[in-house]
Amino acid sequence: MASAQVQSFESAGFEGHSKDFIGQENRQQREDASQDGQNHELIDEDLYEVQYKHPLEHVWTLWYLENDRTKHWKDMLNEVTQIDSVETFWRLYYTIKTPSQLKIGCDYSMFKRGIKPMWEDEANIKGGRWLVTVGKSGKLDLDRIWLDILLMMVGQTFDYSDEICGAVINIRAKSSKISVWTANGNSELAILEIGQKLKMLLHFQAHNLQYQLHSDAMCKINSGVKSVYTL
Ligand code: MGP
Repeated sequence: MASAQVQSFESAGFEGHSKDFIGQENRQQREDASQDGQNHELIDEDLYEVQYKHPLEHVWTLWYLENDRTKHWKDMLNEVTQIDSVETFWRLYYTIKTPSQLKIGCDYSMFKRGIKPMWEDEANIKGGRWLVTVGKSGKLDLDRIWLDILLMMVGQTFDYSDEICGAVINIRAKSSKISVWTANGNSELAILEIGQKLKMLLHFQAHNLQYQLHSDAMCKINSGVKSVYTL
């Protein structure tokens, strides 16, 4: 069971970065609470953290990427906070914007603690991703699919949950993308079990699921990345 000391959302090192992913209502409530000088929320939280937390099997990190053409891709990536319990998961979920509320060009990623959401991380480098693309007409599906995938990951739904590194949602003008990243591109059994479960539990009959290797994505030039498996 996870026992990590998790940073609070406010102290997650996000000072100086855009906080555009925080929902407006939540931001106002937080500002009001800190202005009245009596932080009731914090007092209750201390008690709650000690007595009622339900730890997750793994600690997860939420990352946020905001598109900025003046920056290199890696510099656009920001670590937001860590999630180690059912309670911190839902608290975060209701604090931040849903994917469909984000600006075009933004990404959320949620990865096991210690794994960066990039091809080059040693946990990802030999792996790949199950990818589903969601066109404009499916915009409302985005939030549901993203939440369901997060719940499947933190709930250890897969027989091969150890193979899961994390998930990414890319909000794009034409088609947005949601992907589940796995550790080994040659673990056929694990890849297919994860893909089939995604397809079945997320009711993806209308969507094609494609498995792509990160090594192919890294050396993509203009053409698309080939699919190793399709479901
Ligand atoms: P993207 O954000 O995954 O998809 O990659 P998008 O914006 O739909 O573009 P497309 O290329 O799929 O059509 C956009 C670009 O970000 C990539 O071409 C890379 O330049 C960079 N990039 C994305 N990822 C996931 C990585 C990564 O893991 N490592 C590095 N170095 N660059 C990446």
